[in-house]
Amino acid sequence: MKVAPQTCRGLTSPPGESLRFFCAAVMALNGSNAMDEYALKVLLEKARHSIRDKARATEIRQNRGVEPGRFILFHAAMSFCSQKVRATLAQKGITFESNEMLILGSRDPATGALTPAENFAPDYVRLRLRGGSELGLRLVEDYSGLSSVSTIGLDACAVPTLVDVKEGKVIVDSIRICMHIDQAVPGSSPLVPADATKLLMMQRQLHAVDVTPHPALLYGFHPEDDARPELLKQAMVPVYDDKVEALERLVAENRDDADLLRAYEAKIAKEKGGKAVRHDAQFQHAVRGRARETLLRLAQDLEASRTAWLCGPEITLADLFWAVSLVRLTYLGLDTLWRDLPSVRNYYLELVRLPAIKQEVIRATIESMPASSHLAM
Ligand SMILES: N[C@@H](CCC(=O)N[C@@H](CS)C(=O)NCC(=O)O)C(=O)O
Repeated sequence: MKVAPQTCRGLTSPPGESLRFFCAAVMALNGSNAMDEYALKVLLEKARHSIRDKARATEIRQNRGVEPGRFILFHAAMSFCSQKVRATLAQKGITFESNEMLILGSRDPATGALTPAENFAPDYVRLRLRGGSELGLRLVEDYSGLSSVSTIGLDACAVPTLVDVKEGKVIVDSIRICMHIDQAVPGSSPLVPADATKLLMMQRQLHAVDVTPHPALLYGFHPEDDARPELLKQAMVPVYDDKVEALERLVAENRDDADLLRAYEAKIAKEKGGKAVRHDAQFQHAVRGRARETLLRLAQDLEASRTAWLCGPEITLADLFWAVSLVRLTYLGLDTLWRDLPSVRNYYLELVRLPAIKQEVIRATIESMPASSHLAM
């Protein structure tokens, strides 16, 4: 395993000198692998401390599952990309360490003081940057309403992030994470088809979900037809200003760390872009149109498929990802987008029966987001 340059750079910040000296000594004695392993442990331990409430950190979930001790997940209950990963882990019965983050800032009602989202914390962002740089991903600055890493680049201040302790890897991007989990634990209910044609079909579906403009649908105010829960709408009013305020404070506090600065500045640009279009009627119509087109293609694919699931007789990641996407749309009151598409309606009814979807997507949404009259257990 190669030592990533930012691993060494990270060591110039706390714990600083003694750790640098220790790593240099380990490197001299054992070669770079030991240093990398140790540096990853340090990064991880510090990232865990980004979570303010210790009850949400290092919780072992599915503890009767396979591969205990191997996977560490940083995620959020309400995050639809985290839901894809948790549904995959649940479907495969894999034990993991959960580090659950609050991805929205909050204000003290008395003083108005802002507590930033935990996913902005420097040590968590450092961990995520390491995952991004291993893949050579560029940072996203432009707001598109999407969160697809392969299309727009990496948001270094987002969830989910997975650490595979056995392979010493930090993995970002829910598609890459879920593909990695499936190949790392092939024995338990494979979710990626071995057959090349089916694999291509599945990848096309993962991409379709990935480029559905979910962030824009969650944060944006549709001019005529905004069926989102009232409390959610209210929560979305200050959200961009709060993010930018928190990030600007982090920029001021971390001027000596060039990697962090780049990550925060890119994120500020992206969030300002989101604020600029959240009430833009043309943008909101385009986003809705794009979601509808994706669903029309899904309907065609479901009608063409003669098998129990979308890409064959066995369930695949495509089905789990679609489940997350359709549950989120339902929560937002956007099941109207497929009300006239019986194949999608029936598919949704099958998907919401899966225990992994019930637990990690529906229940997690209901418990972590403002109540929605559109979604029930
Ligand atoms: N497609 C990306 C999505 C990353 C992303 O945008 N995550 C959202 C939650 S689904 C997030 O962390 N939002 C909080 C924020 O951007 O401040 C992935 O799978 O990693």
